[in-house]
Amino acid sequence: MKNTALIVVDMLYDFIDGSMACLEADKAVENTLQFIQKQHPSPILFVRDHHPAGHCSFTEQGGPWPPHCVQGTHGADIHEALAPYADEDLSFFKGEDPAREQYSGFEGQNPAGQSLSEVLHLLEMDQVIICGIATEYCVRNTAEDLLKDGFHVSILQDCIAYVDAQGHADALKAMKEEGIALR
Ligand code: VGL
Ligand code: ZN
Repeated sequence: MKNTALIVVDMLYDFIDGSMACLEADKAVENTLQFIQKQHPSPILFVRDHHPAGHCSFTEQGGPWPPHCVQGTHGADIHEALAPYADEDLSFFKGEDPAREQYSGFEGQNPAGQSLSEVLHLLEMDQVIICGIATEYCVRNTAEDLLKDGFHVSILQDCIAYVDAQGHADALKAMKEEGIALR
């Protein structure tokens, strides 16, 4: 897996067993852990939804989602099975602006202020493998932005969780048609 990075998207407690618990999330976490232990991908980058309280995407503010992944709460933490693989410099936080929804990991920044694309290019990666939550939102948006940025993109089908089964199936079909590999 030369020049191939693994990108783990939003495997955070609120999407696993919290306010936005997604379908197949436990299985996705378990399979991701197995993939990491068997394949030893390097580097591993983490995308993290990281909202301030009162974010515009929350229902009380007129948005579509219950409050989730609020900064400093357990719901915003990476699942404990995967947390040991997360490096601060390779963690990209998104959704921090109270007034903007950000589904794509592309819009996130690491603590040094670098973007996902910047770091992938610095590390001379040309391929990315993506897993995480949710297929229809953050996984899809991140995968499409990486494809547009010139990376070969594949998705681990057993390592993704979703809000809605039909939405998940439709998103996979659309991504495949766009040239994203399903593996
Ligand atoms: C996401 C809904 C709200 C995602 C984030 O990461 O897929 N979905 N916030
Ligand atoms: Zn969010």
